[in-house]
Amino acid sequence: MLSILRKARLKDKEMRILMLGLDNSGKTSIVKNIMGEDINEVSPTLGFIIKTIDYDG
Ligand SMILES: Nc1nc2c(ncn2[C@@H]2O[C@H](COP(=O)(O)OP(=O)(O)OP(=O)(O)O)[C@@H](O)[C@H]2O)c(=O)[nH]1
Ligand SMILES: [Mg+2]
Repeated sequence: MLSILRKARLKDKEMRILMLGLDNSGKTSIVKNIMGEDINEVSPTLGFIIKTIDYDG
């Protein structure tokens, strides 16, 4: 019971963000920057990227 409640609370804080934009407009650069990755070597994305970001716990 407790674990169900805990999971429900966790879900409340979960968000799904869909990021769209024109080709070569800098979407991957923004995501990589947020993830703290090196943005000096981005290549065109084939298909799509799914990332999980932990923010403030
Ligand atoms: N001058 C400038 N160049 C940028 C900026 N953001 C990204 N770029 C450059 O624009 C190019 C494309 O960036 P990406 O992050 O690959 O763009 P994208 O939208 O993910 O591209 P696709 O995955 O091909 O759709 C790269 O060469 C980046 O270095 C910016 O704010 N200013
Ligand atoms: Mg991309």
